Amino acid sequence: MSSIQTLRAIEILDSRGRPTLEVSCELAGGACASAQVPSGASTGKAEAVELRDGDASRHAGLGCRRAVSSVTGPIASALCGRELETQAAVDEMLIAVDGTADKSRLGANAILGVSIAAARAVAVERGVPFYEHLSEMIGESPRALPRLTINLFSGGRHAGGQVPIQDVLLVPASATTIDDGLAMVCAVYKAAAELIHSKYSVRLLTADEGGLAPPFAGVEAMLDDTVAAITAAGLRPGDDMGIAMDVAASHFYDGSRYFISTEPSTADDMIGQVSRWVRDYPIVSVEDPLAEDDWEHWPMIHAALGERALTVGDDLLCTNPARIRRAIETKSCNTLLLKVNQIGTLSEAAEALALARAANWHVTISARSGETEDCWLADLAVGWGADQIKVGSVTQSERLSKYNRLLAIEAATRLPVVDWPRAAVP
Ligand code: 2PG
Ligand code: MG
Repeated sequence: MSSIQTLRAIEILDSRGRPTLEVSCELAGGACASAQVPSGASTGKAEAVELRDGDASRHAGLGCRRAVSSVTGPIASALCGRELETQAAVDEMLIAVDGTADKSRLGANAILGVSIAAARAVAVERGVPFYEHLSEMIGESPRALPRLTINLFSGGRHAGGQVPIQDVLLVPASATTIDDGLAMVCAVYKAAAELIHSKYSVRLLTADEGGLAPPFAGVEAMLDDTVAAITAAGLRPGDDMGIAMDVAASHFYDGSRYFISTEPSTADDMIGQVSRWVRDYPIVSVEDPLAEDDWEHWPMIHAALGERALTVGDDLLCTNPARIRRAIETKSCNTLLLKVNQIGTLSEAAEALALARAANWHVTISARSGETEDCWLADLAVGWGADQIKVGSVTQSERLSKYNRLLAIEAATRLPVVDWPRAAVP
């Protein structure tokens, strides 16, 4: 790659109306690209830290002007004009300039924006699609498109907590193309919207990621309505359309008890409860069924779910290689939820991916609840061979930009959607 000539950044707004960044990178050879940075609401404690202004008089302290200054100040000084041959060299330099373990000095949001904008600029310079460049970065070539996992119903931190768990998602299991998968999910979403409207007599409020969020009586009601909507759309629950859940249990855990129903639950109660859901509904994947610090019980819930459903670590892992190593050693889960902004650079996320792959885990590449109209996540999921992609619902443009990019990649490459289920994982 030719050296980075100019780095620019501006503060923009994400899908929740909160500030984030757009970073532009121009290479000495003239190639130029930009990247917009996502942001979470149900963040894990081990996530790399976003830099926010803390000025209560502006955007409730969430402004990103300091992060913009990180890009145009110390990061630009360190990177511009220097010979950096690879993405790894760019990212190592970013990590070194920041100098903290959690990227809190310059901000993980600033660092991620530069990491992705630089990678994109190199793809532009090389004249290859971004997914192809990302694939070569990890020594592979794109072979398949990810299986869709799409939000239908939401609760927890994404919907004001009317039900404790965060998301129920649809997995179009029988779809062999992105195109068909999206059509199937849209049919179920429409059926669900009609069902909700007649059943709960409420206006169709949607959550951060576009999931429907009526006042469910509890988790079972959420799951029953999911099955009903799948059936109402003329599809077979399980065979055509599986269900995935993001329990996001860290967010109703007080250090020893889970507040998922009227009475507090123990970890053993949670394991029993989640196992019953998986037994009673066509659930193929359960994310964060326990809290991020409850390492003691994760191996038990993973063993309880066995091969019936994927055990997915999001807050547990935080795309952090050290935590992934620990989860592999303790057999705590078998699927990495990969969010690049949890760790802060593409290279570190690639290390997380390599660890998960070496353990024969599944990998879901995920967006955040605070998203932008940028679509790089779709390229990442294809380039890095994700088994699943999780972007949110089918209604908001910050979500649709990723689905529409997947459709464009599908049309251009004719790649198949990854087999489902792929070979069993330990
Ligand atoms: C999650 C994500 C995406 P957030 O928990 O998996 O749904 O949410 O970006 O709020 O962490
Ligand atoms: Mg999650």
